[in-house]
Parts: sequence; structure tokens; C-alpha cells
Amino acid sequence: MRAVKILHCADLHLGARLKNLGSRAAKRQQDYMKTLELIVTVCKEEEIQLLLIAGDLFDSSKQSNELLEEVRALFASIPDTYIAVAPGNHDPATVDSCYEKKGFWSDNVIIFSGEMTDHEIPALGVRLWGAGMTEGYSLKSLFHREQSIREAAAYDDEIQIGVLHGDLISAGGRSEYNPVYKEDIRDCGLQYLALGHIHKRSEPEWEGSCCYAYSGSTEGLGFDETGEKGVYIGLVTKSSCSLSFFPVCQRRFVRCEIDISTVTGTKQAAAFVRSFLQVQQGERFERHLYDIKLKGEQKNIWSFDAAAFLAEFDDVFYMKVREQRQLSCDLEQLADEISLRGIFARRMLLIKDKISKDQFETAVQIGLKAMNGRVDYSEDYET
Ligand SMILES: [Mn+2]
Repeated sequence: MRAVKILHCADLHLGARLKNLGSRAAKRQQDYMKTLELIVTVCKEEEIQLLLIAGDLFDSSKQSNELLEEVRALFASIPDTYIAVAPGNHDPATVDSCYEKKGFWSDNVIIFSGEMTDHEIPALGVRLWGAGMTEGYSLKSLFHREQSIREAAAYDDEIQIGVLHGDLISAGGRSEYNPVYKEDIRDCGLQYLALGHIHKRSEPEWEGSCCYAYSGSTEGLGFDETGEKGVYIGLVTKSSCSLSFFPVCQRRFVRCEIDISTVTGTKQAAAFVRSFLQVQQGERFERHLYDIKLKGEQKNIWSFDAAAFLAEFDDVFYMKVREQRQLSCDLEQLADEISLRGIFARRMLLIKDKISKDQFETAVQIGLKAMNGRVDYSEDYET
């Protein structure tokens, strides 16, 4: 049976400017292009016949000429792979966009723009269906023509594949980003629908005979996009779809909470965290981006020094740390002390019933830490 080998990716966000990463932002920006280079290499090595890019290839509809030229050259470097692009809400196919530049892209590139259309690739025995966003918003669904897809699907052994940037929702739901209704894709005639927009990957699922998936973003864009990121690779036939996840991201965003109850100083805390990350994230753990929360009970009196802690992780690409240990202490016992701490404990016990439990505990922790050492201005207590 005829089969087509595909690679489905989406939400590459090339050119994204990342705030909050300080001096690492520029380097991180380069990662996004390296990921596209890797995808192109995979296309060559795996002999991918069809590369599906389901929108937000670029972070915005304005790109530098340098960035555009790099992407153009990369696409042109794999003439044996057909590349289908369905522009998304970040990089809509506006009249002045790169997608509308006549003669700019190589012959292997197919760009969808506006309403859903089809494109025949006789060499692969594939009919492609796609739409492209032309504005940052689309309240109207761009997915229609199910009747035409069904008719085409019934015609011969041509494989029907769709590519789209949109929000997959159930009937009655609303979205400003091209709502795609599950009811519409059910048995619509497509063997596979490659989706983009949701940055969290979904497993391939079926609505009747139509298989669909979000491949997710190829690189995390922040600490709300943690973990491994990648693409789907696999074979689509007239009656089957078998896809595997293939990681391509250069670095992962990692958030973790680590209990440091047993350590006795900042340097020891850093060594403890290092071994923890080596085990959890593997040998090349230092290439990733970390948001570390230190938890536990503070049994020994030592104050945490965030700058000294981070200095121990010079080799790590990016790290931020918050220390939120709880002091273990008996306030009643402390109140008997003839010291500033004793006075603080007595005053706190006096107002205990006048404030909430959370407020009380937070105030005690901040107060005692201040007595023991120091409290950073940035100390970020959660309420
Ligand atoms: Mn996106």
C-alpha cells in the first residue's frame, strides 16, 4: 500500500525575543534557528517526503531579512521534501508578509493562505488540505470543505492530509484563534490532520477515521512550557497513521522543588542541587534552563545566600532560585528568651488570633529569618 513519510512540526516561533532571560536571551534566540536546522537535517537523513509546518513558524509577521534568507535557504536545501506551511496567528499571511512574496520560496514550498484549499502532489499520491490565517485573530473556523475532502477521499487511493493552525474545540465552544470543531473533523476524509497553536504536545488521537495531533512547540518559550519538545515523524497510508515523537529542542525549561532539609550551608545546598539535577536531567544537565525552588525544614541556623548559590552554577545556561524553607521552631519556647528574638516571639503570639493562619506563619518565617541573617527584598513568599 502506498505510504507517505511525514514530519509534523509547529510553533517554532523563529525570531522570538525572550524577556526575563537577561544576558541569555540572545543566545536562546539562536536556539530556535538551530532547531529548524535540526529539523531540516532530520528530513534529509530520514528521507521525509512531506514536512508539515502547522503555523507560527515565525514569532511575528515582521522578520529581519537575515532570518528570512536563512529559512529560505534551509527550505531550498531539501528539494526532495515537500514543505507545507499553514501560517498561524503569530505569523499571518498578510499581503506584506514573507508568505506572499512572489518567487521568494523554492519550488518545494507550498504555502496556504486564507480559506481552506487543496493542493495535489502527484509524485507522492497525496492531496494536501490547508488554510492560513491572514490576521492575528479568526473567530470564524477556517476548517471547512469537508464535503470536498470526503469526495476526494472516496475517489482513489490518494492520501488526504491536512495542515492547520487553530484551536481544536467541541461544538458550541468559542475561540479567537481559528476554532476547529471536533465534530467537523470527525470522519472528514483526512487520514491525518497536523495541528499547530497549542504549545503542549498531544498524543495522536482519532475522530472517527481522522487522526490528528498537536506536535507542540519545538522549543519552550518560558517556564510555562517545560520538558522535552519535538516533532512527530511517521507514515501515513490511506487507512493508517503511525507517528512517533522525536525530540528536537536544544534546551529544556525545567522547574523543580528540591528539599534541602539535610544540608548545612549555601555551598552544600548547591552541591546537593547539582547531584539532584545530574540524576534527574542527565549528564548534560547544565545546558537547560532552571527555575529552582528550595524547600524543606530549616533545622540548622544558616542563612541562604542566593548570589553565592548561583555562582556555583556558572556552567549552567540559566538558573533562578527561590528559597522557601520553613524554620522549625517552638514560638512558645522562644518567647521565654531574653533577646530580640524573644520579644519578637511574644509580640507575634499576641496577634496570633487577629490575623489569618497563613499571614501569621509567613510573618513568623520572615521575622525569624531576619533575626538569623537576612531577608532578600526579592524573597517571594507565596500567599
Ligand atoms: Mn504559537
